[in-house]
Amino acid sequence: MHPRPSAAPLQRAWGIRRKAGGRIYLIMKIEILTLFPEMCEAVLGESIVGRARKQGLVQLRARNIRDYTPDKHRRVDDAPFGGGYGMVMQCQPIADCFRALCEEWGERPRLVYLSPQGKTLTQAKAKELAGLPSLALLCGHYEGVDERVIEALVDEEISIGDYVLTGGELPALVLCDCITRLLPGVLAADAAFANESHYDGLLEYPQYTRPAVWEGREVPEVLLNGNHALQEKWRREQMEERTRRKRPEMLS
Ligand code: 9WO
Repeated sequence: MHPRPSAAPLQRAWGIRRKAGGRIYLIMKIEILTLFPEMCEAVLGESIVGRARKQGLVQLRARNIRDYTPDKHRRVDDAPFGGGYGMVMQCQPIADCFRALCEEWGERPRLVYLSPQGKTLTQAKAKELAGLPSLALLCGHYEGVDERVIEALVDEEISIGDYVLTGGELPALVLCDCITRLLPGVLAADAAFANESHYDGLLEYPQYTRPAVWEGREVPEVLLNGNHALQEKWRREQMEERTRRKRPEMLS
């Protein structure tokens, strides 16, 4: 056995995070398998997701499927059998990309394929996925992915809505965003509370900030006179009224 040069590589491989006080945390790992890793990196580096990543609360990465083709022209696609328009992503680069990830992590993450044929993403599904130790997100491109690699490796297909895009990257990033904000420590404690069941299944109440009057429009009086109990009651009523008016199907 070779001695490890430092603790860092093992911590990264297993997503273990040590905090002051000697407590050990397991952090969730999410890897996007894509032909456009830079597109993913650009989004994952910003805002709350970027902050969570820098704080080590989640490990988010993009892996280039093209790095796993043996083809000297770096091709990852070919014409569809049976003819027709466009190109289909081949099995081998995708399978080798996923297997390399499994080997590096020493575990097999659940593999999700972002596709209009999947079940539509819900908050409940995001919560389920946020409870997993690791996740791999496969992004198709061109006219799709060879069906056999989906049969062989994909555990679940998820859609973010009934429309067609040019690739699975934006849906994968939507899923990363939705999961990351549910992970412990990512949001302030009070915002995390709003994720809990008490608020589930209702729309948000309306929010206001200074100034109290803007172009003649006033902030509701109840929010300006600091009776906290009354404000809570008003907000709850707003949530119910709005849900009934804007999204009645959410109540049934
Ligand atoms: C394009 C096309 C063109 C000619 C004949 C057949 C064809 N199929 C497709 C196609 O479905 N392209 C997909 C583009 C391949 C997989 C990635 N793409 C994708 C994912 N578009 N939209 C999504 C998606 C994923 C999750 N939620 C919503 C949309």
